[in-house]
Amino acid sequence: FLQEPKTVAIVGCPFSGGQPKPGVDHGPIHLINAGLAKQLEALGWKVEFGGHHQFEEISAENDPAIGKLKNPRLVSKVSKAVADTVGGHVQQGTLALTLGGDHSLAMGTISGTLSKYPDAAVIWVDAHADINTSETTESGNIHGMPVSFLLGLEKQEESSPFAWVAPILKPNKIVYIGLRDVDAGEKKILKENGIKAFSMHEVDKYGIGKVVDMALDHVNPDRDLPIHLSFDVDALDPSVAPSTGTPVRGGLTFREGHYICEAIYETGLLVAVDLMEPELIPPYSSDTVTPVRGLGGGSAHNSSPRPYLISP
Ligand code: NNH
Ligand code: MN
Ligand code: MN
Ligand code: MN
Repeated sequence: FLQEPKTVAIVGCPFSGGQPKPGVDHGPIHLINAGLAKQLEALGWKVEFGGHHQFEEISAENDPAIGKLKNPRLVSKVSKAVADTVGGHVQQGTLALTLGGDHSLAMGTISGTLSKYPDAAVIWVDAHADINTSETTESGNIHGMPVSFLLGLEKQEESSPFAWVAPILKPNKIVYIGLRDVDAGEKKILKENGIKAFSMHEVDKYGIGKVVDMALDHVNPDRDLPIHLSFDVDALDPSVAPSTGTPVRGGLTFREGHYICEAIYETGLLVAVDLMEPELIPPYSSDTVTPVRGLGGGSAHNSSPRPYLISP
């Protein structure tokens, strides 16, 4: 599905409005400053990166909670813009690599992929299922909910900020790897909808090679559908990726995380990748990363404007 010469478009999304902690809005900046684009070029990719998405203030008064949902208009607006950007890259046959930012952005990235390929397979690598609805969410944080929006698990009124999200993801077209912290309401949703998940228990039991094969067999039995990989770094063990908002013990090893990406790339079907919820990248953060100001987050978070995406 990708055009030659193989080209990757980096979509930097320093956004944290889908959850309360500052930090993830610095993740993409640190990844770029640490040399990601050059590393991809060294792997033989043509890299498109025109800077991170631009942000603009939206005041908290203008974005009160809707039911339990926090920052709903902000999250919706950012995700919509990301959907258009990612959709454009996928349309062109360019690998869309979105750097989060919190995982609410996947509502946008996956919507973008599905706009071109409605039957694309989604592989969601995460400690969490991110499938809460506005009913089941205990936190009200939308980064714990994008999958339910994509599946259309709840009816969006026309007035809902999320009315733009086409509920076209089918429960048999998403598969999870790495789960180990799933809310009670989410377990019920997974069960009721027959959604396949390979938790850390299955990774231990079968090994990562078999798990990836089984995951692909489930969502992509004939190996002919485009694949969207949504990788939350909290899927990795905290000893590998400590810098994320919600680390959970007992996660993927460094090699297991890489193996998943390698094996999925080897299918030749990958069209989009999300790398979500990284914060700093120790031990490089203080020495080799140039601090960037003015994009919210960090210690200056309270005084910085809450960012939202205004243009691709
Ligand atoms: N399930 C919790 C919630 O709905 C936590 C989700 N946190 C994540 N997901 N980091 O990847 O808020
Ligand atoms: Mn997540
Ligand atoms: Mn997670
Ligand atoms: Mn997460």
